Amino acid sequence: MKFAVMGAGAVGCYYGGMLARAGHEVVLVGRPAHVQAVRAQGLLLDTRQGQERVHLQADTDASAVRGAQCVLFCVKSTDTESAGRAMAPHLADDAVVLSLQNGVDNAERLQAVLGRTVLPAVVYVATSMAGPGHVRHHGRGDLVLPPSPASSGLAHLMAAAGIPVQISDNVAGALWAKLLLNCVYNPLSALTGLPYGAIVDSPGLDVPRMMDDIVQECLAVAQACGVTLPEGAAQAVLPLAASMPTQISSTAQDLARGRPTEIDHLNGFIVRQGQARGVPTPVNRMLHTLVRLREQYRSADGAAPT
Ligand code: KPL
Repeated sequence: MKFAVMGAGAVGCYYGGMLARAGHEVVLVGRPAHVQAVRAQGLLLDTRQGQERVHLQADTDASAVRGAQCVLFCVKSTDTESAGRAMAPHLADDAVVLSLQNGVDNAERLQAVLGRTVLPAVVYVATSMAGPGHVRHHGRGDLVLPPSPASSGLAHLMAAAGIPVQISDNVAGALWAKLLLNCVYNPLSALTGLPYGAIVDSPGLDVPRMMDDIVQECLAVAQACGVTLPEGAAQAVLPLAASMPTQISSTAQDLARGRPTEIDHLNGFIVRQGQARGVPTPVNRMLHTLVRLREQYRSADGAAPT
């Protein structure tokens, strides 16, 4: 099958690499340094099982999505509209578009730009870019998809490529369950610079209680929004750290690179929704504001704080 990955960051490279490794035709659309490295040496896929060089196509131009039967849309939530507009004229009429993004409203926002169905995928993967053309996998890699005519075929094909896929008829709830994790781990890892294992395993500190304060606010907002989370969503927050102990959140990775973070779409989203519905969210508000402060700080040479 021919896949295009729009937004070849850590998540896009991981899934693109896994599919190419299984024999599918894959083109990555990403930044110039990265594209150059992938064209020259292939993508270095670094997993716990070892390192592998995967050969696939790479391009900086969104027109490279042309001819793809399935597009994995992996750009940051801040870039959904602009990246959607860039690829829209090149999409095949029958291409299946999946949004593999954090946040709960990206598929809807992309759908509005493209004027066609976009399937929201819930992504559970710990990855980072170790350098241009080099993606590191720290744990998991499973997806949740909504039922659709394309979903079961894709789920089989992905499972054969080492990507476990669950099909859920409550994908909206599943996106919110993922949002709980993001609202907890993304700012805490970004503000402390710590991986998840070290955050949770902090003797003498009641980190689980602080995490629960964040979660309870998110649950109150979800309820006010009329969303039903899957059973056990809140209980799944603490154990995530054990499944990816060495992972630094994507927000921490963005801050370290001096890039805009997705925090407005994570804790910031909870704060806005809470405000609109009269639900207080003081803990999420503080985390959102602290990350925004870190994001806004740039030293004289433009570098991000260390
Ligand atoms: O989605 C993530 C992120 O960092 O943005 C998690 C699942 C928390 C993994 O790091």
